[in-house]
Amino acid sequence: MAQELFALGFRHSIVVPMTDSTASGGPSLPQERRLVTSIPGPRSQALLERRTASVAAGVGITLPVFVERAGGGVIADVDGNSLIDFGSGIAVVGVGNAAEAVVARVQEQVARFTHTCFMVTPYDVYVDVCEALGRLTPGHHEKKSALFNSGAEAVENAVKISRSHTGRQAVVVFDHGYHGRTNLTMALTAKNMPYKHGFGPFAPEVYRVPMSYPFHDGLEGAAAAQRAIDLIDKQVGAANVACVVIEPIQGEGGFIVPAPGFLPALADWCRQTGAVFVADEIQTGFCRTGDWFACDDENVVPDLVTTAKGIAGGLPLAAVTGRAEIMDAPHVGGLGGTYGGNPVACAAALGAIETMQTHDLAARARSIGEVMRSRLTEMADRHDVIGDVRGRGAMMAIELVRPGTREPDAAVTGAVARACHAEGLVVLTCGTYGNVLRFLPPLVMPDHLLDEGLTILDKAFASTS
Ligand code: PLZ
Repeated sequence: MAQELFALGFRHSIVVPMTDSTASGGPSLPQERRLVTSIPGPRSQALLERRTASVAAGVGITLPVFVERAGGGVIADVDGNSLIDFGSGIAVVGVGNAAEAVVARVQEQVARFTHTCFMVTPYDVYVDVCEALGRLTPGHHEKKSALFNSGAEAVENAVKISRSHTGRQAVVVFDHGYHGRTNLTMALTAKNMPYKHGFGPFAPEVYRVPMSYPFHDGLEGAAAAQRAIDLIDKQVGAANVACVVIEPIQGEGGFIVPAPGFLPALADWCRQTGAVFVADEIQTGFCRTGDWFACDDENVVPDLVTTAKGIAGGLPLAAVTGRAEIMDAPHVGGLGGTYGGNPVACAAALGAIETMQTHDLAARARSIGEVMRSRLTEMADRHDVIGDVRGRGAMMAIELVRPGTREPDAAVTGAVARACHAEGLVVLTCGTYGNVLRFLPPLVMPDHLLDEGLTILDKAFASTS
């Protein structure tokens, strides 16, 4: 372990054993649900009024409780309520909010220097993060990385790198895919509302093919891959494809887990045709699915991997990591940005990775997944609106349908989510049809909160039916 930590660029040993307080993200934030007002409470409502007056309406809010503190598996609001967090800020704080090692490293770094711009005068923590990414991402080939600020920026750069490497232009993406809100990534994203509506024109040379969606298409992975490949061959032409960009488990699109064999077949096709296989692991990465990366499940080795979210325990950082010869294709100076790989965000990433390693959060994600799957499956037996239970590790979801059909029921999905919120459980919805409830607890969530959160969910079904 000492060697591993040294490899992460540790200046001082700041590793502490996991105790109840470190597991819960801080000694003074009790790991309990506590409701002292209605949700949202009066202080949150007052802040919401100010927010409505001064923040652009286009920035939506899922649950308008204003946060005072957050740690481990809870979010404490300005009214003194404490909510159970099944969202992790959209799959970001896997290590828990304000994780001890993240806080310690950020504090140290912020006092040393906050920014020089890596492209002007470089610094060690950027290199430390790239080394860690090279070790942790799938495959044992020589790898290089470049760091950015957001997931969308990482995906854009993966496309730039793929085009530069192949000399081709076409980008293949999938139904229900989500890759961001910038112009190119809006084009890659499938869903119109709310992400794209009225924001076009979008970037050209983007082609969308069907995803493997077992609940709806009933296809084996190989057959679903062949369906996609046939379309690429006929409508795009293999020789034109710069890259295939895919989320190994789709996030915003509905936590869609492709049938086994789908991803390996696509990766094989890319290998045969010279297209770059890009795994967008921005939502699935960093132990969320019970492995370091979701591709590990079927031993798929992507050419490039995009990461963000869970990488840095809440600070904005993103990366493209991949085969050295592909990563080195763009000319010197062709990649970058003022803040990409900001030193404070890099320090946070080192703290987050340290936390995942020392506390084996991949194993913790698997055990959270087992609890969630068995409770959700049991709920599905009793609540006939639950059409499908799916996911992997601590990335689980239920798809809600009109009983006895596969027709989406977004109305009941929204009602269940609101009932959970009112009881102090933060849950998120997703899905092309808005009919998927997704569960992304911090991986450090204590068992009793996980259990209580699932019980609230169960009761929410009873209260809405
Ligand atoms: N790729 C797979 O999940 C971000 C979006 C929230 P950014 N998903 C959350 C919202 O409504 O904006 C995401 C993702 C995958 C790319 C992204 C984009 O990452 O850091 O939000 O740019």
